[in-house]
Amino acid sequence: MRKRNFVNAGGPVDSTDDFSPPEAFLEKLRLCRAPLIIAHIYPDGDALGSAVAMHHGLTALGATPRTLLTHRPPETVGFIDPDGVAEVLDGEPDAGHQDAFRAADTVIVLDTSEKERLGRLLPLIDTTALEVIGIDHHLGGDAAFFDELWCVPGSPSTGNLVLRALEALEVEITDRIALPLFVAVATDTGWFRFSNSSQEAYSCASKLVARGVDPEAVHRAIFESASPARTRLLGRLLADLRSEEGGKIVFGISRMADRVLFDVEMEEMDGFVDALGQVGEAEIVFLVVELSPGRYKVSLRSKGQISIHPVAARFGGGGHAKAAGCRLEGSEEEILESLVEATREQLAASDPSS
Ligand SMILES: [Mn+2]
Repeated sequence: MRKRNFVNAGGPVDSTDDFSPPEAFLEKLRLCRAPLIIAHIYPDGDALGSAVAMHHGLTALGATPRTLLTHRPPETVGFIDPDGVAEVLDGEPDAGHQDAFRAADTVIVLDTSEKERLGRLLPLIDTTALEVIGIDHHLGGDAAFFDELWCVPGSPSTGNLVLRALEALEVEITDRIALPLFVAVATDTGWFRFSNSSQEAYSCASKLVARGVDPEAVHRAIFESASPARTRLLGRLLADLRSEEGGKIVFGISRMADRVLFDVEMEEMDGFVDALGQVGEAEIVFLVVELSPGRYKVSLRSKGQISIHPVAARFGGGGHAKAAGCRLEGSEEEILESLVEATREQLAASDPSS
């Protein structure tokens, strides 16, 4: 029987001191006048929220930022950018985007420190003479790529780090900043329930609620606003759920044909992988999404003590100990087989009785 621990062994997992922004980093933020703010490909709530909050925060300090995303963020979090400060690149960067780089004095990368996660913007950033700084909380990034990188892998999200930076810069946390930051922390912690929901997450949330954020309204907007079509597609995924190792490994596959049949966009599938984790015995959960014929996006989650980061890393991906992802090419059968084998090995490696 699986033992459940309701108290973190060893007491609080984070000390507030670990989250103080480095002075050298703050200095760069203080000095920039025309920052170009970017985040990772397929931005999530944390990427968008961090970027929008940073945009408003630096504007309050007198800078003229520009925020550029490689892809459209999930529709469910679009409400955190009512002014539309985040511009979305539609296809390859054009002359306008090259001008944006020429006009900027600093590039600020949020919620990733991996070059590959910059997508179509990488060639522009790779060749720029501008200072590149970043705030992140992922494992194993390309630190050498940055002039100044503030990466805290133990941080629940990038959003709470942005809050800490803005506080240190004495920026007033208005509702245009508080709401996106709350969404950043809330989404990256699975609404304050994943293992990264540390004291830092709750303390950040507490400050933002004090600034007027209404958690019930935010929860409804993100998690209770699905279309009937998306809910049916999720039903299809759950109905075809598969399991291995007595239910310890649970996984599902979502095919292009299903999205077409149910008329659902990729962006609407946020949270599908977590729904698979409802199975009680599940320790490792993964979702395979067919992007195009032979190309798949894999999201991995761990519900227990097992780190699934090595599994993602083995296939060229990355992320965190409890939430990671990778991309694979091949036939559906091959991909599922190699993922089941890799997760099975990871399960065995972390089982002390084997
Ligand atoms: Mn994040």
